Amino acid sequence: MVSKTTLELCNRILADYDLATKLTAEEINELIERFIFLKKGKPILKRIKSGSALVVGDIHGDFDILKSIIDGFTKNDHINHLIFLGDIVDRGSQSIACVNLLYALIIKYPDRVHIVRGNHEAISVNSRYGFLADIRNFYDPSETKQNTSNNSLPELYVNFNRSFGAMPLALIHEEFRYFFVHGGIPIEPISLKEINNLPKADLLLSNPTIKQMLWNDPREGVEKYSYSMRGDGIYIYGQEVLDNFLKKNNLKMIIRAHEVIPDGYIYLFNKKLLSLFTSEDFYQGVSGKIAKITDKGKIKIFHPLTNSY
Ligand SMILES: [Mn+2]
Repeated sequence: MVSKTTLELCNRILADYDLATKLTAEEINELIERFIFLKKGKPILKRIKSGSALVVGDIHGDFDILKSIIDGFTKNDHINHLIFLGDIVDRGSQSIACVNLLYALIIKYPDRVHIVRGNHEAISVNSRYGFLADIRNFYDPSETKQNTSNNSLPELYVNFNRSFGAMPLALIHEEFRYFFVHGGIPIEPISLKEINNLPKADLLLSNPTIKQMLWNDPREGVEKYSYSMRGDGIYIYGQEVLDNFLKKNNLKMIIRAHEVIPDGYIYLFNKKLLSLFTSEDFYQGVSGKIAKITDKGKIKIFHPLTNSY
């Protein structure tokens, strides 16, 4: 059960999204603890049985885009699920407000709103690309983004990262056999059962398979896999790795995010993979997109600010 005060806070935020920019540390902690409570002990591979869905790529602190998507979702009853592919924080200007609003929505609709963890939902990344600086600034607005001399980690930052560790790693739509993940698939063949047995709350991404699922990128023309410029233990997967994974697990398609795409989306490998990017805040010249999966499993791509929900 959600406590009355937490649910009331969520209702207030969902009635006035901008309230998510003005919460106290105490209120934010309330959302964080409720989110962790909801996700604790739940499978790292989340399953939804059926229904239509909106799918959202990287948000990266783009509060305006996030608000328009949530508006589209809550005002269109025919959409059953809303799926976020991770990377909510960093880069853009309003990371904290984005997580606050998203957590309020997930607490309100835990069976309809889903998030899989992105590589920016990890301390190794979000300590460097904006989120930690945003939180220092939340506590003390005189702190600048350049000031990194303070070594102690603020309480809210630690708590947010605990909640990121509670997120599932991947999601599967059982009827349509679509697989949702932030980066992609590991280069070694892996079953859904093995994914489900991966350790949750791996805050430092010490598990190599988890790291790959958050970080790997697909590339046509690569047969099996190649090494990635992104860093050690990260790979680029090609046709064969993709086909093996889909076949082994009786899946039709992978829907992932993680790469900046000027048009906001791209299909690869004969439409066996869809890559989405949604944020526009930090990225000049990018037209962010989201995908709508109809109740028949058809996919439509559109800009979040258009009326195509
Ligand atoms: Mn990413």
